[in-house]
Amino acid sequence: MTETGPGTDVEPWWKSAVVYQIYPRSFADSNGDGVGDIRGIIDHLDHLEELGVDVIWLSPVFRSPHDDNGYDISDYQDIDPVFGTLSDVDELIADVHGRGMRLIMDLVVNHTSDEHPWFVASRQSRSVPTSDWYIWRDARPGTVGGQPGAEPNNWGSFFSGSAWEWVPAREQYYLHLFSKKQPDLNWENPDLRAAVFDMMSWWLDRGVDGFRMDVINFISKDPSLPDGELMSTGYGDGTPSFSYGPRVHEYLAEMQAEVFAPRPGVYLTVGEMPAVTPEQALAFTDETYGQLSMVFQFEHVDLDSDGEKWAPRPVTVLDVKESLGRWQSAMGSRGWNSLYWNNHDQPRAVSRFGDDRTYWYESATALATVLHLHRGTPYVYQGEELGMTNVPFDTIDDFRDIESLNYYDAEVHGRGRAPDDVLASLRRKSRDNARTPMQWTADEHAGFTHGTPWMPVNPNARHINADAQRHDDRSVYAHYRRLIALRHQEPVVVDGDFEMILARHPQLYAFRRTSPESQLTVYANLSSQPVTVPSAEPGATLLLGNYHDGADGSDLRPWEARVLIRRTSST
Ligand code: TEU
Repeated sequence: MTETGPGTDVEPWWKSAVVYQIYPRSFADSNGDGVGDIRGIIDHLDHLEELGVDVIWLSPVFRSPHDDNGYDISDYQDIDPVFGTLSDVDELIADVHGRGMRLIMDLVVNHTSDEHPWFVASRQSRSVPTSDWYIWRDARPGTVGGQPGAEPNNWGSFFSGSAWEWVPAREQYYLHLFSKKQPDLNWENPDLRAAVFDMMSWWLDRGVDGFRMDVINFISKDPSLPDGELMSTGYGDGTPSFSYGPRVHEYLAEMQAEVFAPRPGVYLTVGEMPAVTPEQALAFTDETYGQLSMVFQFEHVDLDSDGEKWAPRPVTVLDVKESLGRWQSAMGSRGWNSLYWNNHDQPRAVSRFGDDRTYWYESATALATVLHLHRGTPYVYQGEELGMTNVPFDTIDDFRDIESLNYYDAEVHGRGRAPDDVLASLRRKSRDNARTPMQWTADEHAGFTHGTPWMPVNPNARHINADAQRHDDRSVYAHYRRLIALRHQEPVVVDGDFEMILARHPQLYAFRRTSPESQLTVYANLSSQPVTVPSAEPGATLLLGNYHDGADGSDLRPWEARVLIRRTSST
């Protein structure tokens, strides 16, 4: 019998894969209600097949009140009507498989919606079967429950305010690390774990090829739930008590044993892990004893924050190289990295790390070249392959995201900060930068919907869109296609060792990938000033570049990237 999962003799296909993330709400609307849906995805599979991606990661499409756009699930085994039906998903899976691609679902099991029947019962009484499936605590001794300061500890929620909500019926608080409509599940309870594992198996039986696991490192909390260090918001930072909790490896090992191990086949499991360190990530992904294929770490996307998400910090090329380079060494040949610049929670990379005006094409393609040729599995977030940018948000009414709206409210109304100041923070870091509709055409609403889109389209859709790029050999899209093809054609992209070169150079991002057959050298000028490459590469030929005049020589123009190959054997 074939065995499954990391740590066995079956080749992990996800090492040579490129994953494309779909945020269904904003991808394609087939029925004109202004919200993207599953049929819209089915209608656009050609786009993904042509791009050459191997796997689709579908952000949540389950039943949900949409307090956090589907990351608040009220039924894990049904599809929200706004997105379609279970049979639409079956059709999507079949169509994706028919095209030789795979599909992974989003597993959001650190919390449910407060409208999930488990919680609806749990909040009513202490004597129902799911009473202990959430994290309930009494008020602080000597205080009156429900009054300010009576919360069991000082933790703030990631979405502003306290992480605790008082429920009079139980005379207790429940913990919610995110919105108060997202109560945290109590993984200490074995019945809850069994229910989650059953649900996962049900989806695998339906044909999905793995899971992206939402904040999966948060599932184990230090049961004493101690106060955290005070943050600028006035709340405590609970992260040290749950970012690498005492039982997290045990829970994931149990999941591996219960869900994946009994099946023939290899699955992609990627754990989203805010605050994870390289050493911890290696422990999760080590090929002999790790429990997951790979994790999403946050270090490089937090470089432009000064401790707290909204506090700005300038980021340099050296910072990015130092961070990503350290992750490459830490995973080495035993662990495995995920590689991403973008997702539905992050501002657009070309605006953030590139130059979305003068060198828009050059910087979008240079950043892609660097990322895709690191060792690990690259992720492309919808629209990234078109160079979609941040959004010129005008007023708070342009925003939809609960994190952004709550932050604005807390800062402006709670702390009296100037609205323009808070808007400036939101324009820079809001998740809504990534959530405007996918730009398919230059038509009204970018071809996303024939109704009114749930969120306004970026005005630059008139010139940045799939229609304009798909048949243009010099487009961002064409460059992504070539990068993805390179991974499938050149084994060194998948297997090669990684070595940073010119590590102290302030503009150049340069590295080598080496395997017995060949050596790849990547030079990227991550700046708007020309730069001279100090070392020659004898015997190497240009495999890919983002300028189209076949230039050689040692000068790299603004945001120019070159990939050179030297074959070391006759194969
Ligand atoms: O995100 C987890 C997370 O910690 C952050 O990336 C979060 O988006 C926020 O910006 C912190 O400041 C995951 C999902 O990706 C996100 O969309 C959900 O809102 C969140 O979990 C809760 O499910």
